[in-house]
Amino acid sequence: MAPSKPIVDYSLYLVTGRELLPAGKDYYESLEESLQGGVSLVQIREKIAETGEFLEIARRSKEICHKYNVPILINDRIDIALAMGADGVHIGQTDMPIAVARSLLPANAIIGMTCNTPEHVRQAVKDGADYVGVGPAWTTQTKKNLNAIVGVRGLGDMLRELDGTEVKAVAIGGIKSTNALHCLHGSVSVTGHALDGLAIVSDIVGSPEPKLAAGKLASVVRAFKAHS
Ligand code: TZP
Ligand code: MG
Repeated sequence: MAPSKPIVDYSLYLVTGRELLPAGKDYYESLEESLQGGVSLVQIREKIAETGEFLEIARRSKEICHKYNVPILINDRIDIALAMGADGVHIGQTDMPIAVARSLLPANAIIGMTCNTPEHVRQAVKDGADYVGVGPAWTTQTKKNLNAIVGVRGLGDMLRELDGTEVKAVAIGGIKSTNALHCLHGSVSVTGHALDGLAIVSDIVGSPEPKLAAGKLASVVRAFKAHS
């Protein structure tokens, strides 16, 4: 029998970005502090390192995440995910198709896909994604070649496609503790389908106190979930 999927809490999804660390802040220390603050899922998004260094970063990051029982996903690189035994991968619209990734990875791997339109979401559902990352909610300096900003209305339009499915959704792009509640409330108000969590880079990685930053975001998501 195939191993069952791990239970994933999508509430506070940290996407790493080493280039955004404050001067002098150690990447692993920042990761561990963010987990202590309440990060519930981690994606290693590595845009600087070559393959060997990426693998080493992913391995060490996995040890830290698993110490806190938090799953670790790898952005784009199925080979790295396989080599270090990640819990899954996150795939962009122009990366490897979900079906191919699924055929290469263990049966219980978590696979997520970036979506910018309702059509993207519909296709990701058909292709068997476990979750979709919907956005960009707002503008951000973190990602180069950012797609068109969708706002809370656009997030809601994408969430509608998940009605009647088990596929989870996180929003991404410009989300901070100051607009997190607006993101959660605004998007659910469009069609009544709520986000499962928020994906964050700079508001956590860019903070000199990632435990505090993650804690603020986690409490917003918790409060939203408690009242919906
Ligand atoms: N995909 C869409 S926006 C984005 C990614 C990876 C970056 C989000 O970063 P931030 O700093 O949380 O706005
Ligand atoms: Mg990609």
